[in-house]
Amino acid sequence: MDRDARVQLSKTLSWVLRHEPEAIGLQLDEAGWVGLEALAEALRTAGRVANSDLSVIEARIREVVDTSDKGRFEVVDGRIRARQGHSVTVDLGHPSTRPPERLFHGTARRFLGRILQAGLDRQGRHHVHLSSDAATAREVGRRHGTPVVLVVEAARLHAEEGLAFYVTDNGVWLVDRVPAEYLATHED
Ligand code: HQG
Repeated sequence: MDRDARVQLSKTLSWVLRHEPEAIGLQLDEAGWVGLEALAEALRTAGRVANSDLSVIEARIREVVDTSDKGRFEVVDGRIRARQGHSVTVDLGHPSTRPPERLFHGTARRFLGRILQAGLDRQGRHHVHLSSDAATAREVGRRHGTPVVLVVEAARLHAEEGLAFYVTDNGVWLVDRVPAEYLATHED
């Protein structure tokens, strides 16, 4: 596949595996998994992929999984799931982990005033997403506009408020919310 086709299929997979599986008649299990073959068939029936053999569609899905810059999806034993970013209820089964001293969150400058007042909340997703380095956070923020990076005092938040932190296999940190008093803007 060329890059555009991969990006397009990756977006379709994100939509189905994170947000609207039922839109193409799929049901995820409680941990977010669905069979690769069932997914390929549902995408084909819904006209979301070119009409090819299921084995061809499956191979394309695997290509997207293998080339995803952020490791968005994982395939195990013929099943696939999104690693994070869901709005549908799933229990990803990550053990909660003690966070490092500081984590980072990238956002757009236009959200900054509100975030420094109200803290970070989950918006449409399951969790607030945090990064372990400022450069990654800046790239996340750039998706929304002129990026700005916030430092999260994660260890103190964990100790004082007892909030659970989770880290996904691809290094994204997840937490329910970050109150404003644990946030500061990051100076390069
Ligand atoms: C902002 C991508 C106003 C928040 C990335 C963010 C990430 C507030 C936006 C993953 C707010 C939500 C997640 C408040 C939070 N007031 N704005 N109180 N609290 N916000 O896309 O963290 O490509 O849902 O700062 O790499 O940007 O999907 O979250 O700007 O890991 O694989 O509300 O998405 O990965 O935006 O990104 P998002 P995010 P994928």
